[in-house]
Amino acid sequence: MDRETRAAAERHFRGAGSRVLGGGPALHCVAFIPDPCTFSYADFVTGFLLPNLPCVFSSAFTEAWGSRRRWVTPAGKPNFEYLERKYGNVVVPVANCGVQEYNSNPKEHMPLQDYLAYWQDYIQLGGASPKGCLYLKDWHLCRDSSAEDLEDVFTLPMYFSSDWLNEFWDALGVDDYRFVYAGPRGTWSPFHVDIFRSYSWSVNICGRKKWLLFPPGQEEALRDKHGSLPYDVTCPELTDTRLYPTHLHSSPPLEITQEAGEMLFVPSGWHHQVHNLDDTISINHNWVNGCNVAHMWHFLQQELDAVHREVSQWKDSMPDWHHHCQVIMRSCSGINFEEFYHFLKVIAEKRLLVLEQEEQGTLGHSASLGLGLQQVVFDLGRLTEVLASVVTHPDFQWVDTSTFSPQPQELLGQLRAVLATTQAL
Ligand SMILES: O=C(O)CCC(=O)C(=O)O
Ligand SMILES: [Fe+2]
Repeated sequence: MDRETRAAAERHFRGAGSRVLGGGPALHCVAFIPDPCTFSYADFVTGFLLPNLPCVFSSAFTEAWGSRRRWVTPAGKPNFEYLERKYGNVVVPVANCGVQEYNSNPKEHMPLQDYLAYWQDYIQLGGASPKGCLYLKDWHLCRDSSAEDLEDVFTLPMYFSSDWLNEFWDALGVDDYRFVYAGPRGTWSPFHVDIFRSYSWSVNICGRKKWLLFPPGQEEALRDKHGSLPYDVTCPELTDTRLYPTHLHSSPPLEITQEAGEMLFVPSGWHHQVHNLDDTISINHNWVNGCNVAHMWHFLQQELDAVHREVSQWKDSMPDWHHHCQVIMRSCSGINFEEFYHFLKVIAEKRLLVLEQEEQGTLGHSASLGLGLQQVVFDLGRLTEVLASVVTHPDFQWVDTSTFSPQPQELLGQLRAVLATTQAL
């Protein structure tokens, strides 16, 4: 990030105040970025990340990826033989697209070689497999493979390199949000919004996807009479006004056909549904950074409010009611206030360390997190703003912080002090 982009981003958030996601106009087309040579990180930040708009990058951006050569046959089909040889024994999660379980699909686990055998049979049977329509989803290829097996599968595009979510999990060494999706024509992902209101990026290694994207807030008109969101936004029932009373007021989605090799940026809080138009393999990451961390925090507060409403009748009779609400929130949304604080703390401390090393003149390139100093300063500003909101939130006062080190207020004070010294940088 350069100084000018940092200034533009800081201005954007100063103007944002407590503005949250939503209310954007419907878009009719998506921006297409043809040429890596003429599209800078600053262009991405100001054109797409800050305004929270999707864009498609041409296949030229992923031309050098090893997966685009080795995972694909010259005819552009999945290279089943290579994938089986390389990763056949890896156990992968597989969803059954034909079975609805709430607003998702039931998943099972199987060795990749079994899934690939199923897939080839499915093609031969023209889609009429007795096993149904199975979709390999959320395979943690990076987490579950050796460095050697990853070879040069992909290179993280610099546009997506400020990624606190994966940085956090890498620091803890237990998990990540880096996935591979693979499935025959006809496999699909039901209507959803990404975890924690994260961004996602998606590259088709082979095949094509049709995306139906709804700007934040537009999903509200798609709720049924009970307030639930649909499983499939293309199903004919949506036009039944008795079931979906506000559907008439909804805008059509932004429809994008993502070709082989192309890379799609999915902004924060955009609901979407995705259909594989061919036999398709994709690499998809979820990510959060200084530009959408406030969306994540807002989402967490909404989730807690929803839990409060659900269990309000026990508030006066249950001694640990607030604690239980946090436990429920964690099981429903994957994170609670304590873990969110910990996430901010880990990311903040890494940036404080970079600045300290910079001051001492001991900063090596690897230690700068590969982000550059301006990005570090921008991140600290965002962390400070969100942390200030967390530590003053009434429900955070119920969290037992006695074992936290540093204490939340102490960390906030430290961030503010450092930030005051960085403005001239
Ligand atoms: O490709 C798919 O089926 C779903 C991908 C998705 O939802 C995402 O990348 O956010
Ligand atoms: Fe998604």
